[in-house]
Amino acid sequence: MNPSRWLTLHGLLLAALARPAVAAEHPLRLWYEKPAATWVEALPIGNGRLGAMVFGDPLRERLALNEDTLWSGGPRNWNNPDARTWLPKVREAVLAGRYAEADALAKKMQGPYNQSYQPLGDLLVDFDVPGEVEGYRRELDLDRAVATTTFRAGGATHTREVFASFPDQVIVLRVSADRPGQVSFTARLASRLRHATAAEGQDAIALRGRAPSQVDPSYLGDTKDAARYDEGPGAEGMRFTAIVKAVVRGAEARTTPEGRLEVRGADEALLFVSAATSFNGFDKSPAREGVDPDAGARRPLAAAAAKPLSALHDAHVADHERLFGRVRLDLGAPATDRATDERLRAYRHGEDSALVALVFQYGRYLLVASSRPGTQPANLQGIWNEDVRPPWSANWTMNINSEMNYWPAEVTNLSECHEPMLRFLSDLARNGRETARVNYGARGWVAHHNADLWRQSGPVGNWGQGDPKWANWPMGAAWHSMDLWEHYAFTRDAAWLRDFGWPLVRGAAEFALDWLVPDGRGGLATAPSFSPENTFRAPDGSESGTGQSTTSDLALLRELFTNAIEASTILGADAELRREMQGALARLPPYRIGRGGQLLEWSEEFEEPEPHHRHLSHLIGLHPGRSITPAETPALAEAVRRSLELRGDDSTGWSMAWKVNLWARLGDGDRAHGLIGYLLRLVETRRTGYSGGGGVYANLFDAHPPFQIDGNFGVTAAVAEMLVQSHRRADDARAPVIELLPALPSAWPTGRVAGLRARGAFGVDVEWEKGRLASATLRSDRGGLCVVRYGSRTLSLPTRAGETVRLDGALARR
Ligand code: FUC
Repeated sequence: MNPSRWLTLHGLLLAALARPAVAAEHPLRLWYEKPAATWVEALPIGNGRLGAMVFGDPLRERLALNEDTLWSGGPRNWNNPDARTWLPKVREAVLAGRYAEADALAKKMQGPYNQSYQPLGDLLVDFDVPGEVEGYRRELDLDRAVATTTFRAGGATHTREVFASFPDQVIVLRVSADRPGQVSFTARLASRLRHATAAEGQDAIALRGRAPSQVDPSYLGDTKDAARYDEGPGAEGMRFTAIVKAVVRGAEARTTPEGRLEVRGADEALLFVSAATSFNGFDKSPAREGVDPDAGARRPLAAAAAKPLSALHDAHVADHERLFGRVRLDLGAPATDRATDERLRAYRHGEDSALVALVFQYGRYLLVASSRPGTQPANLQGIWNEDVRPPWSANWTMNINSEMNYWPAEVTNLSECHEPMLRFLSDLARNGRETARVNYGARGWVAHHNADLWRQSGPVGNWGQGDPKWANWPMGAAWHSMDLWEHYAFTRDAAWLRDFGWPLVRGAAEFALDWLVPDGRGGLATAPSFSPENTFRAPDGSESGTGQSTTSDLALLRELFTNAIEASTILGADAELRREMQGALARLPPYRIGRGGQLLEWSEEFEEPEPHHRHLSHLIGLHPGRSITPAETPALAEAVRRSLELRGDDSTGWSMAWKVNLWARLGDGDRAHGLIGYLLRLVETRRTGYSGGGGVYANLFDAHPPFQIDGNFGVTAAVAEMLVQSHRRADDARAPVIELLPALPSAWPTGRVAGLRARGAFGVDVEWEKGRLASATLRSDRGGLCVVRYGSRTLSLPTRAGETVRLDGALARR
């Protein structure tokens, strides 16, 4: 045994604790005085691919494990050739105002439901701990991405640390005590999927399993055989393997044939957890064309177990820090030593602004832990899920949720973490091109409401059973094209735009051009058209979600064409298509304002059956889009404000997170801040609520309810949006305007943020005092004009690549 392996973590921990003043005052930790009683109290760790929820019970540790490619089903044909024959009939009904009829006919254009993200299983460790447990504490240190449980029992202090290493592709659980011989436990693996367990020699155990070939979405309720396994030789379904290997000091590990691992009287034990599936790409059967999950699980394990713990730990922390450590935020609240759940209960009027900073950084932590180059993009639950039928299949829901997941990626300096989503879009476009052709006879590529591991691009709904207001929405490619454009806008990587981003945006634009039809009045229309999940009352009294030229559609197409025109101009590419888009843009019906001063959601001012609906799709032009801004289109911005008032504040988690972003774009920091208060409500139900009651769980996971990670990512983006914005163009359109403190709430009079990013490839640090800008630092990655704005002052200055510009509170150079 290499003694340097046992250079205990404690020394390393102390070194890591030496942090700048901001962190010392407001340590970025979630901590609790009790073990997690439920999954939403447990603490998440992850390396983008492998995830675990750590419960921290002194007597029985549970690591609820996930692997991001473990899904039900496999590739299949979801395209619906009949859709093409129904489309003209639906269009005719829509354009004639026969909405109920159109709604019924639209169902005939649907395909199958998508598949579900699956839980891998649990590592369960039953400990022999003598005597009473005292001085219990568990925590998640966001700076190091390590979850730690400590307590005293039997005269010893026991410590358990867990981290998920990206460089070494394993989860490491270290069990130790400060007196020799105190480490005794039995570990085993369990799963809710079909599986078998076995010993792997003296010091390791394995679980091998198979996922169902079909899982019905949770929202269908009780269905017969909701999770179905294929039977017989060559049965379909993802294979997977998890292996846990022990390295023990001061005793020997032993295993039983059925897969228990026992350690008695050791000084210290390391458990290395590795897992892999047979996933071999979105277009390959995981059964017939899969890779060997055993080989995948063994590969990183042998290498990791041969390294000293200090090396594993250091490589993990350095790798995490490299991303997570880029942004520092101090909102200037007094330090508190209260447990995190206590802080949530106490958060009323925003005195604990350090809790907001913690939630902001938690969103960044979760993105780093769930979305790394080469992994799957963060799904509705990131990578963390314990259910065989998780809410909404834990899929990628593209009518807001999957987009929101990536709102913080660029602006909070985690551009690399955007990669899984960008690559997902290129997969999706391959399937979506076929769907565009088969279902609609259109060019380019289309994506609808839901996608899964298999990159389902067709509408869901089980061939006619879904409600068109969600199932038939065909704007997934249009909306997600913003990811592609924004990645370029923040990085200014023109080679990437040419080779990767532009072909995808172009395909989305081609589909959009073919989807538009003449409206009979010289303009263009979308028909059928949806305002995701919402409905209107048609003049004949019927309630429908199928309409024409919804504001949401028009906003998405306006953003898409604007970005695509800009991209093609920068690249000097596809002049013909550019002209087509310019022509279409000019013929899109304008935004319209209703009798109540609100931005109209529908093509006419229909009665709205659900005025407080959670979706805010008609407001996309203000955020995440840029076609509405208070400076350039004040009347429309005012109409958005009115719409927000009419929608009300209380809603689901993601909806409120979106509202914070919208109020930030309206420059109303106090409204934005007030909504953050709603988002910090401690939620104790996991039942699905659609019309209010969102907040967070004790572990700060966003509560729709139930848990949905988009709200975490949405609020992180929103806090950044309150401090720095850069979506607006300078008057001469040559550069983005970097607006400092555009929506600073009165509750944060003093603070600083370092390491945010602005469009144009700038790094931005800002400090403020007594509610006013004190200083700012801009780092120009690629040179070019830098336009900075604070209040009514604007400074324009040319920059060189690599130049740092320091400004005082009056925007004068220091
Ligand atoms: C959409 C939303 C729901 C939920 C689901 C995942 O259907 O309307 O609120 O977020 O996605």
